[in-house]
Amino acid sequence: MDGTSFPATRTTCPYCGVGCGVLARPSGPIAGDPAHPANQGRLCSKGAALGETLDLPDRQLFPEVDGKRASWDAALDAVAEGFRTALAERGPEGVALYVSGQLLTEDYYAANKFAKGVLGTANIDSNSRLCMASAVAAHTRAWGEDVVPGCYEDIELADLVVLVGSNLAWCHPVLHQRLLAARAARPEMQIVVIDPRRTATAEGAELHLPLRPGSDVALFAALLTHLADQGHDAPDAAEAVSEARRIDAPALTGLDPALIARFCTMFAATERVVTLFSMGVNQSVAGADKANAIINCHLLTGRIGKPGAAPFSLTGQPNAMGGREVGALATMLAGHLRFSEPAEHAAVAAAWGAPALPRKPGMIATEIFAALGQGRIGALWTMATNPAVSLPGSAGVRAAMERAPLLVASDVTRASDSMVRARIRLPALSWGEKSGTVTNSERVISRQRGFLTPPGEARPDWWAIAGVAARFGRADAFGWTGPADIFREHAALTGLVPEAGRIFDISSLADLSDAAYDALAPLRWGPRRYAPARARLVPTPWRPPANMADAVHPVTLLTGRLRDQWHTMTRTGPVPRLMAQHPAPKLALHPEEAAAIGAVAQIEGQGETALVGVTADPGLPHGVGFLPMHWSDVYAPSGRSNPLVPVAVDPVSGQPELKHAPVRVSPWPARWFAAVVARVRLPDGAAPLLSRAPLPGGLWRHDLAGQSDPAEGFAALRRALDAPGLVWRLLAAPEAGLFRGVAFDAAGAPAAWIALAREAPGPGFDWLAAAFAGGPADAALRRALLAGQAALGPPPSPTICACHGVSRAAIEAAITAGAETVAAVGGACAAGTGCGACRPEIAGLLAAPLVAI
Ligand SMILES: Nc1nc2c(c(=O)[nH]1)N[C@H]1C(S)=C(S)[C@@H](COP(=O)(O)OP(=O)(O)OC[C@H]3O[C@@H](n4cnc5c(=O)[nH]c(N)nc54)[C@H](O)[C@@H]3O)O[C@H]1N2
Ligand SMILES: Nc1nc2c(c(=O)[nH]1)N[C@H]1C(S)=C(S)[C@@H](COP(=O)(O)OP(=O)(O)OC[C@H]3O[C@@H](n4cnc5c(=O)[nH]c(N)nc54)[C@H](O)[C@@H]3O)O[C@H]1N2
Ligand code: SF4
Ligand SMILES: [Mo]
Repeated sequence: MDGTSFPATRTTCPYCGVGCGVLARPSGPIAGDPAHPANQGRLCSKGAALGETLDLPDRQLFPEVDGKRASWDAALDAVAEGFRTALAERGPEGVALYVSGQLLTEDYYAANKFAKGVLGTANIDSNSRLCMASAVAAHTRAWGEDVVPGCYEDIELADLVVLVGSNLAWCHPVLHQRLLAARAARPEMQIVVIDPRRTATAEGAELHLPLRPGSDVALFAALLTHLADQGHDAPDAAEAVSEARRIDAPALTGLDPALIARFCTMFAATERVVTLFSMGVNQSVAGADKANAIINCHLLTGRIGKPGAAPFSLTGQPNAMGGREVGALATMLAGHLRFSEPAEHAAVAAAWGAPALPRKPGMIATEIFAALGQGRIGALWTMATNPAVSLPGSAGVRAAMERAPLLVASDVTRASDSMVRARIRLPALSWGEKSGTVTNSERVISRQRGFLTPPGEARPDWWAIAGVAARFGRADAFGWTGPADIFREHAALTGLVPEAGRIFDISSLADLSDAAYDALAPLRWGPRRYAPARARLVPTPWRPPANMADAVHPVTLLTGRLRDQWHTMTRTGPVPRLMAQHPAPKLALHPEEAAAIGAVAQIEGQGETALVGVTADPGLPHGVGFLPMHWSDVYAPSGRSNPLVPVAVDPVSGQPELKHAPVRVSPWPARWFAAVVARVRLPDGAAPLLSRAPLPGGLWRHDLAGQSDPAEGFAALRRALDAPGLVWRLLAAPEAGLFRGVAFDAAGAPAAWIALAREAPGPGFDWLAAAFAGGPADAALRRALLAGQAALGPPPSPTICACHGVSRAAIEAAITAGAETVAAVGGACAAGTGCGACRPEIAGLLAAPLVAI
């Protein structure tokens, strides 16, 4: 039966905070939901590939205790026992939960209630601490509550859109598409990008300000000063303005004063301005100040809460906002209710029947793992996050996880660097199976609905939490029969102490019936546009970044995201189509520096070393590198970013400075490079530089490099791939450092292929994947495999459009054939007609002079 004959389920994309509506079928195509307000039918490459992630390899299918399969009963007994022991020995300070913006609101609520209401600890923090904490702090400082004042439509209505530390084209692609469509309809609309790198987002902008990493407060101080000089004024503005006047923006940002002046003039001249900000702002020791410096400029000019005018914090994860709503952070109590207000504390304690409800904030993410390393935490439960990869100072995090008396981890996959370190592993529901709600960047609550039968013994996170709470004697307070029960309870809680006048109050949903919850259409809380009645400008004095380059570590290493990968790659890594654009981690450097370093770079920082390939990026200034945050031990053991990133947090928000790290970059002279395609994954020790990427048909491609003698390197690879029954055909020119080997199985089908040489090979892996897929090889194919002719011939043409799998060569062919615009290229070869994230790259190809051939 073809999948389209199933009725489609209306649900929400599990990736970014845009929160696109999706129409899903168990085995059929995934489509954008035309009725959803966030995307109106659009999807990006990750959303469009969701259908390929429904059957993830390496699912955690049943609970495990100490490496052995256990029943749910036994596993939950062990969790309860471990937490009881830790509480008895160390008190509520000695236990913790570390959760995630990838939980549904209902799971998030359950985790918060369990930690604060049952364990009596405020040590529950979320990976949102790494992501949204600075924006939360800034909103709260400016208008007393964490409310994003705008909506997506404002981006389309603005005449000027300023993007600060946001690579919208890659990280919020559907919003980027909406932005570019609006500008196409109203060409007078202008886009400014503020980012040390010239990103894909900057390609389409009228103005790019490549400021020094960490210097945003200085740039917005110049803007505030300019606006004040233009006569803009507001109550409470004096102190912030005089603080801003003390800051020397050109010196601190390194920007040409004329460029700063141009930006200030554009901003001052435009009533309808939306300033979108993201991780280049939040992930800084001055993150809250950066956000308030932006907000100050909007408050001074009154450009907030009006059509086309707002400071707008973009959320990263699908439910970053939901976590803020339930208050599952160490610095919040529950809902938007506060530790500091006795009436609010008493109301929550009464609602939960929790006399021991903590009265003050607990440990934040980095503190939890520091305490774990120091032996001060006896039991930690992590849920929907991979801290061994994503926290800064990850070498220390790993050591702490390994010495934890009890580490419980809930995830959908077994194959994460964190899951392998857990003593108790619990199988959670994945997207398509779980059911509940999420809230996106513009405060719209949408349903995620299950449409697949969960595999094995996977269960909802809330169910596992409720099971442990029951073992603490609190079955009464956790007796939910489904997510609708939890949602109603959460909604009711937001209506407590109404005299506090909070914007976030969804208590009218507290009596939603099960049927109404099931049918819930996307719904926004609070007003569409919020113009705070009582807002204040927060003075933001200059503070330099903590992670500064110095003589020993002279390069500033930026970290961030790639278009087709999601975080630690547990869900996007297994999809060959999403791996095609960047199959291995690469350090991007200014072209002159890349040429000086060569093919492989050794990066040192924090006493740790990474080894990665090098790529030239003319969009980077001298002395600044960019390394993606995505790779883990699963895909590239030597290519992880976060061992290099020091732990330094914003004193206001507690958010770590993840965006830049001081490092030393040196050439790593490889004596050989190898490409390996095989049915198996090469083990970690196969070579000092190793990355793995899936190819279609269950194959693995590997990129490797070594400093040993090439013959020894080749022999080691052969040994690693050898298996009983394989027959090897070998070809070698040792004096030229060239080795090739193909292994055939008993049926004569290729099983492994090695090409090792002194230069980095550029093999055509598509050709190889097809050769492996064809079963027993005939004589001609055997010869071709061994000769590697087609494989080592012309370098492969990179995929530019991931949605339609269009290569650069195909786009160039369309341009040569006469396509003169991005739209014409799309008409000729479909490139750029999916999510549109590759349109800036297509525009770049159109602008490039054609080389005569
Ligand atoms: N493809 C993809 N999309 C995603 C995700 C993903 O993993 N993959 N994750 C989601 C999540 S959780 C998040 S939080 C968002 C993140 O979305 P973004 O914040 O847009 O993405 P990043 O690449 O982390 O960082 C954005 C930019 O900040 C710049 N930057 C670094 N330092 C500074 C600085 O000091 N000042 C300024 N102005 N800029 C600086 C970097 O060069 C980078 O281009 O993306 C979401 N969407
Ligand atoms: N250097 C550097 N480091 C960074 C960043 C950066 O820009 N630079 N960005 C930071 C940011 S903004 C973020 S958000 C973090 C993200 O970092 P992480 O949260 O560690 O990254 P993920 O890979 O998304 O991990 C989520 C895990 O949850 C699992 N999962 C998904 N859904 C569920 C569910 O419903 N239940 C359960 N139990 N498990 C589930 C997935 O399989 C996956 O293994 O990384 C941060 N780290
Ligand atoms: S922009 Fe892409 S990743 Fe983000 S919610 Fe929409 S489809 Fe998903
Ligand atoms: Mo994030």
